[in-house]
Amino acid sequence: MHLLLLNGPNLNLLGQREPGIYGNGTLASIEERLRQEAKAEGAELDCFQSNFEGALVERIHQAMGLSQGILINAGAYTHTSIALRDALLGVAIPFVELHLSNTHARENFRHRSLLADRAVGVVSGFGPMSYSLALQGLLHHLGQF
Ligand code: CA2
Repeated sequence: MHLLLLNGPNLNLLGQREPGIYGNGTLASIEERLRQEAKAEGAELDCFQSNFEGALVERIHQAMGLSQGILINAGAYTHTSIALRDALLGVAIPFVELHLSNTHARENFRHRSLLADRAVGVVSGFGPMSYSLALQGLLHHLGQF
């Protein structure tokens, strides 16, 4: 079982700014913990973060024929990117959308997702634990949990 974790723009700043909204943990610490959680369930997890939409699109393309599932925190691209939506639908790999914050408790423009209606599920608002919950949901969907 091979899975891919994607993080979008500005998530590389985790642990450095806005701890009130996004917590104290760094992205590296979240990725490491999730790799271990995936491994404990018999899955290998690759992690990729980019601030560039096209780089995320290309990483999704590369997952074709390799990854059975994708976890994605697309950051602000969640609310704007038809390109990411098309890429995810194009490779037809099941994906879970996740967010650290509860996007529905924030500004109106964060309430819309261009990914959610095609996701296996959405996890939002649990801080770093959103990643673990999303992993569990994805593994369950794939029959591995
Ligand atoms: O809550 C989430 O996970 C978001 O995907 C985070 C995005 C935001 O645009 C989405 O609406 C919700 C923003 C990520 C910014 O990350 C930062 C982390 C630390 C300091 C500053 C920004």
